[in-house]
Amino acid sequence: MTIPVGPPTSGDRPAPVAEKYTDRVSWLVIGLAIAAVVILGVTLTSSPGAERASSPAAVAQSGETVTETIRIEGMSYQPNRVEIPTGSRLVLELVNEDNQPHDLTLNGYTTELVAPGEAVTFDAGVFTADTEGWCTVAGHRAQGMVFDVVVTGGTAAPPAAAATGHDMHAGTGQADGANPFAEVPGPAARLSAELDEQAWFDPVLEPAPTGTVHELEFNVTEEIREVAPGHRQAQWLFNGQAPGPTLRGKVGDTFRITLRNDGTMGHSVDFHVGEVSPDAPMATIAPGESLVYEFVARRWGIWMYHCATAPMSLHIANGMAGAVIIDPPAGLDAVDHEYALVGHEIFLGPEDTGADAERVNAGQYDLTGFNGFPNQYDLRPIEIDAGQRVRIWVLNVGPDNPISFHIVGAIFDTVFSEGRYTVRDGLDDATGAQVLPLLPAQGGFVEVTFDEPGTYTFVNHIMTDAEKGQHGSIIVR
Ligand SMILES: [Cu+2]
Repeated sequence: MTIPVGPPTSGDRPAPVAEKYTDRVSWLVIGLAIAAVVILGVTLTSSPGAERASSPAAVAQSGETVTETIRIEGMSYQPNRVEIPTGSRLVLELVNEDNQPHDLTLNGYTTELVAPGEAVTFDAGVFTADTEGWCTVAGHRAQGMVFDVVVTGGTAAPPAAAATGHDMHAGTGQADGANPFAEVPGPAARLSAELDEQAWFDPVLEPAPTGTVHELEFNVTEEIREVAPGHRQAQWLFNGQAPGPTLRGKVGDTFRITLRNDGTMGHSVDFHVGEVSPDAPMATIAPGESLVYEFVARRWGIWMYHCATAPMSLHIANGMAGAVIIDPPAGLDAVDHEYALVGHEIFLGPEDTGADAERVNAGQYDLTGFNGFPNQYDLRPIEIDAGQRVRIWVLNVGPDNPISFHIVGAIFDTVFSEGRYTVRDGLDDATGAQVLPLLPAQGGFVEVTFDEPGTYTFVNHIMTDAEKGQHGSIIVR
């Protein structure tokens, strides 16, 4: 294997060199030349390691080069720590034995994204202080994917703040603190806000399309969208929308979904309604790749789907979840309107990177919503006529918190949840239900007839979550 040795000759980041790199010979020549300079004892002041020492001129470089092989397994580097004499140069071979791409940023250098099964070798420069590295793929550092270089001997300086790596998003380490990224709009501000047309999500559920085979494309993109009034941030999307498209069919139908990854990181999809071995169809695919995920819907109800790439909490929080609705063989009872509400938490974050990984990891959400946006059905209510009967399907995609779905002024005469009716119109009309309770990934529907005109509010009856945005209006005329 060819190992280019030596720091970059300019301010550019050094080239991480894949084994497939085609220009090995010239690198070898450059590397040998620089190595010769090191051996001659010339201080390389352009080294980022030297730059970070408190007084670079005072630190004698050992001239030693330490080479280590680091394997990536799951969300960790193995080993995740290396000790080297102060002043020595560290060359790492990074072997990715995980099923999704990873990288390593260390000492100011970042490797290319290493695909599963591939390896890169890179020169991380000279170390004179303890230094933390990490994987820059979204959410991986928050999941513990860090790598420590510990220097021994000499007069190593204490690690500077910049070298610890905690400056990635200033202030985000305090998971219990205020969100540093944005002012969270209060309920009054949300109610007076103009709802961005792009953000509004039609809650009307269309009947299942005819035919028994549903061929669909799911294109994954990463886009900047409005996730709360006045707050735009990156989202990761199935077909450009959050939640993803609501699919509908009936028991016995075949769904053939072509998942294509047009994003910048690994993504995948897991359909809960599919009873299939997860190994191939739920695999994480790299940018530019695609796969076909086929299943036969054998059981009716409302089923979650979501990106299954780690950390799933972050991929779901960034918008990668949705619903599949399967009708029973004999069909459902007649209603005048059907709606679908996908409930979720909202984690604010920087515009360019989206939901903050550390806040997601801590379960610290800022807002909640149905269908992608807080309070959107207060801003633009659902409207029906008095005497009409509605069915509202509700799915909780979380990622973490339960929903207690309730409509102020209504009792549900019919509730279906997770494979059974708990109350049903015509079976015992002397009782009913006040909530549809849903843990994350659970779904169901309620049916209700609104006899009197008025404004009926639907909420997550976990009241602080209603106040964060899981709140909407049905106007009965
Ligand atoms: Cu994803």
